Amino acid sequence: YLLKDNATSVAYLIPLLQRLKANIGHKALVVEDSPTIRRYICQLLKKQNLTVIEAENGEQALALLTTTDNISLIITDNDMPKKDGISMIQEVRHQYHRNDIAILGLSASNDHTLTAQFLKAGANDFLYKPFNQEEFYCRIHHMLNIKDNVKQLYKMANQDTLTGLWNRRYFFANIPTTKTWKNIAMIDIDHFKTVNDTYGHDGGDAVLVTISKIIAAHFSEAIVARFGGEEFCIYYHGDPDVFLQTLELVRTRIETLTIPYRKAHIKVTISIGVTYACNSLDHLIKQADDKLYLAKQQGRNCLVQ
Ligand code: GH3
Ligand code: MG
Ligand code: MG
Ligand code: MG
Ligand code: MG
Repeated sequence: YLLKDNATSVAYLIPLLQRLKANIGHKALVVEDSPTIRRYICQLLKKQNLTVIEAENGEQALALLTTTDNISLIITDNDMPKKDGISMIQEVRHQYHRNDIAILGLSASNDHTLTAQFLKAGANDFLYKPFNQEEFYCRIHHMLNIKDNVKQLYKMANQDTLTGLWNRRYFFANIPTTKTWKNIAMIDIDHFKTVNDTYGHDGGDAVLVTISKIIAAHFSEAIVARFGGEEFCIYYHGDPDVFLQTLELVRTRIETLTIPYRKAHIKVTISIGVTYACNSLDHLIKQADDKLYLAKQQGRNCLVQ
């Protein structure tokens, strides 16, 4: 197909191959009441390495969405019994953002306002039937590329590259600012400078990765962020006693741990400052930071609340 198509330039070929590879494992939902057209669209999508599921109308599509994970793409007709494409899209958009599920609308109608109607309802793109096969592919690639790029940018903007933890930006953007009780902990690795001086920066990085994994594993229901160098902040919206117990558990786990690095076994400890109050986030972080400072003064490897 690639070689037969004289519209395919070399500049298009490489991104196309990347796209075909990226499509593996992605699911497309085809919503179309005409069995012939549905079969044709499914065939086109399968050629693009997409896994395809089918619905005969908007109602069936919405039901499938609730029971199927990882749908990346919806291709939908408009005129269908039970629920039309535009109404279906409006409902999908209550739950899924255009960067989570990309939607391409299709219609054989000669109503020229349909493009705008589909786009306003939340479709990422629209095509009139019958469509040119190459145009169909180009538009799908374009939608999926944008979706993937946004996902990657989101990751880059919100996650710490070394540890995979959330970053400061994500932390402040995702914690309720309303007056509600909050558990905040500030964690700092003790004498981390010595780790770097003894084992080199790579050794320090290995420690940061391991410590981050341990903290994250114990706080799956909290927001764990790397605030700076070897400093972590945790927001937990639950029982303060559970929070304290879990922090103590993390502290003792790290205390008894040896981190293998090249031929060495690195040992570190952490100090923790904790606060629980109904206050502004900035104030709570300042409080936790002050407690952390006390923990350092009290000899490190301890928790101060
Ligand atoms: P304290 O017990 O008082 O916290 O002592 P410390 O040595 O841990 O404190 P300090 O803040 O002086 O040192 C933190 C060090 O962390 C200094 C900096 O070079 C190092 N650091 C910051 N970011 C990174 C990183 O991404 N990787 C590595 N390997 N080191 C880092
Ligand atoms: Mg139809
Ligand atoms: Mg310090
Ligand atoms: Mg430190
Ligand atoms: Mg520090």
